[in-house]
Amino acid sequence: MNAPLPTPNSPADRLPLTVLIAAPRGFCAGVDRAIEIVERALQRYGAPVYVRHEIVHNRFVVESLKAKGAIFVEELDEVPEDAPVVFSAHGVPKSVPAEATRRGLEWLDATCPLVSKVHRQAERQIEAGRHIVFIGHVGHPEVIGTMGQVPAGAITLVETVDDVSGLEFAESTDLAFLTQTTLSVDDTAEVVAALRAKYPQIVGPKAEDICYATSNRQAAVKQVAPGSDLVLVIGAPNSSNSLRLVEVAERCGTDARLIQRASDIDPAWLDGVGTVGVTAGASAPEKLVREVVDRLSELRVVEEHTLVSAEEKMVFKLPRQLVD
Ligand code: 0CJ
Ligand code: F3S
Repeated sequence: MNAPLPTPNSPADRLPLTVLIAAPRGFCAGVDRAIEIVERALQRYGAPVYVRHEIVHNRFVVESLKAKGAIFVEELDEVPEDAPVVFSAHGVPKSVPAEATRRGLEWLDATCPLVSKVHRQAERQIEAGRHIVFIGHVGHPEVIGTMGQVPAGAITLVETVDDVSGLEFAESTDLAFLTQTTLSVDDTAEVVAALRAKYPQIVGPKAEDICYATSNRQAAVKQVAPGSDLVLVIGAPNSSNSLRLVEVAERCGTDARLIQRASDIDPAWLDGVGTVGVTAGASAPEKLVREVVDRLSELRVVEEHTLVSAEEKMVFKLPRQLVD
């Protein structure tokens, strides 16, 4: 007599699955600081505290702050006269704090200090008489914020090597380049190389302005992806740094999927898969990583390993108004 066939989800189906967890992953120092600014503002001023734009691009972070009394809006004109307002980690054009001050609003700036550093560089380059070529993604709030540090027409946005080919500055133009903080390290190196080849006089930062957290998370994915059959990146579809992690994994030749949380995992994705890499963008809470590993453990017998490619110890100071 034939042995009975295993029923779906019986122990015989629960083949071992190796889960490689990337480190560093998840919250960076700028995200920790931005969330703490909203939390401290709620304690100091009481609810509601308004936040202009998602404080970071993650709906779980946004929902948990909403539950504590934060109100999220896209523009300053949605903020009533007597309420405090926090600007998101991505930064804002100069016109935003100027307008908040003009209206007499109590405002707090949660712009990541590494984004603010790029803002100051933009001002300096304009003062030095240079036109800025800014490498970034069209429409992203950080790009709008950085471009809004200098007069319109003083900065030109490029996204790709092709965009560089299309630039028509005269050979002698004084130029500087700056970059968004959450770009692909590899793509940006190519765009910078194209700029330097076309305009040898262009000045720029020693390393591009891509932040430590973005580069570390990309390097960590490069450690995990080659040995994985699938990489799961936890992050939001509007999170630039999270999207870049998916691309990095794919360029290692590994299938990769952006998921917001464990329930997004389709069990069919695991068919024929022996090793899954897991990472999280800089705006994704660690509890979502746990949730994902727990879900994988329901589907298969999981053996979990963390691959550490760097240690992070960065901490940023809070704005003066919030320090007792
Ligand atoms: O732009 C930043 C200062 C990064 C903030 C943290 O990440 P996230 O996902 O909110 O923002 P990006 O879309 O810029 O990655
Ligand atoms: Fe800042 Fe980089 Fe995080 S710019 S908010 S440290 S992703």
